[in-house]
Amino acid sequence: MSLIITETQDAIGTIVMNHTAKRNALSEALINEVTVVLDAFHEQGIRAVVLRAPAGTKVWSAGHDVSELPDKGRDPLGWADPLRVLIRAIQEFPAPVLALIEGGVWGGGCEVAMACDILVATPEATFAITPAKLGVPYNLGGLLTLMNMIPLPIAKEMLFTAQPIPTSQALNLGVINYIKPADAIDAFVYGLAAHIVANSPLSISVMKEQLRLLSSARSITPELFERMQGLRRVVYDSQDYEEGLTSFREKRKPRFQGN
Ligand code: YXS
Repeated sequence: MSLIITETQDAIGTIVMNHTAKRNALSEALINEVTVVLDAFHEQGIRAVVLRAPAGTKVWSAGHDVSELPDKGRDPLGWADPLRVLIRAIQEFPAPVLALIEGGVWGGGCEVAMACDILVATPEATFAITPAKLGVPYNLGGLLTLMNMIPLPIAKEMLFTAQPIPTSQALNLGVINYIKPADAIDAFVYGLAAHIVANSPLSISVMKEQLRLLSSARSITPELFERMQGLRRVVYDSQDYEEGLTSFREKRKPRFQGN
């Protein structure tokens, strides 16, 4: 049974993440379906994509599928990790991807939403970035996505507390473009998409790629890269990382010891 629902109309493609039983946890299976559809949309010349969950959902995405995070000793968010593959697929898709957000957005789900080009959320939506809750070491690309989207003090608050922030704060920070009520958000998002579709797809796809390249342009020395990787290894080699995954599986609060 498919984990997503897709539709195309007037050069606008829609992807509904529909694995509601697992709160749209970003499993390899769900991500594979999304990336296959993005490739098909590219073939079809789709000029705007809307990424959403079912209307009225309480959870847009619960983030990385925790059951697929590797045991300690292996980088849990390496280049080939499905979540990283999805982030790149959205960022490199040659047309704008609009996130239509209802419900809670958790962990890697925030990064997926923030990888989108335009974000519109209902007043009830929330955003929580949660590696600290699970003892997960965030990766360079993920931190860069957040740093490009969120002022550092707020990014630190979200990373260190792992607590959700409301859409009102996300709007104030410029993390999302609009807040629209649930009974108006569909028409508003598809109205934005219609404006995009009526403009030059070549101009838009080139500007999107230029902005992606410019926003990720950072001079990182080999020493800096190796230091970052070394710091991350301390975490994913730790007992705390193992405790984070075990506590999730056992549906209990983690007891982190700091080693
Ligand atoms: O017990 P069953 O089999 O019915 O499954 C439950 C949950 O285990 C499952 N589920 C997940 N499975 C894998 N990975 C997940 N992230 C995940 N989240 C949920 O879905 C079934 C229903 O979950 P339940 O009963 O908790 O639903 P709820 O409506 O009471 O609560 C919804 C949530 C989203 C508030 C709750 O499920 C939750 O807190 N989920 C975990 C959110 C989270 O911490 N995500 C971060 C994942 S790690 C990640 O994204 C990155 C690696 S990082 O941390 O670095 O950002």
